[in-house]
Amino acid sequence: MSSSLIKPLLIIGGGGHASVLVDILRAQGREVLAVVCPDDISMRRVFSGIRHLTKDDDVLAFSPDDVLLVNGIGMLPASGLKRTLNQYYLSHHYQFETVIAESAQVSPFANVEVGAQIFAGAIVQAGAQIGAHSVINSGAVIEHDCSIGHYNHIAPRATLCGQVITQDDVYVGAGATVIQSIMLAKNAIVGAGAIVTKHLSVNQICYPSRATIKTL
Ligand code: JB2
Repeated sequence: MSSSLIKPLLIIGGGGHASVLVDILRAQGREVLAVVCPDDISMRRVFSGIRHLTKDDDVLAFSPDDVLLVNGIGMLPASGLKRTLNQYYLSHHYQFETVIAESAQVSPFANVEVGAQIFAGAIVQAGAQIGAHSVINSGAVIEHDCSIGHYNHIAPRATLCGQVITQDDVYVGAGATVIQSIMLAKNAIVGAGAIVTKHLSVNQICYPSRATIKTL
């Protein structure tokens, strides 16, 4: 076991995404020293007993040699907050932990880069690459030989079939399917439930077909 695995953790952000991370980390017996966010966290039971720091500068009281950070800000489309905060902390020489839930299935022949977060029930198959600081959310499937860029968010139950390539800052919404060998360029967004059969260029959005709602 590398020494980094046993360092205590500071969680950046204290909302829904952070609560899932802390749940995973508590189950793994990791020591969480503090949750760092400007807002009240008392309504989330999963944070009980954990110190609450309200300013990002409060982290500077901890030596970068003694702690690892977990960025608990969820990445919604076109939101740069997670990356901005990471850059602030990286400039102060802090490092980020990689978080993989116990029930995630990650092939030993996949490569998961630093700071990635893989949630419960997700599947990452042989030959896949998960880029730094990307989120593979609950139940998402990353099939063989996919290459996921940095700061992607693959939302719950999205499926990327084999050899899909995504560049940085790509968002794939919940339940979407991307067929094999598709390329999603930087900042591309796939709406929840969409089925993607063509490459997306930089900043392109694939909307799902609209549900028809009628009254009986
Ligand atoms: O500058 C900041 C800052 N600004 C907001 N520094 C730090 N350290 N924390 C900051 N925050 C904190 O981010 C807020 O105080 C809050 O605790 C958190 C955002 O929480 P929220 O629940 O609004 O969003 P989320 O990022 O945890 O989850 C979103 O993304 C997930 C992927 C939600 O939309 C979820 O539904 C989604 N699953």
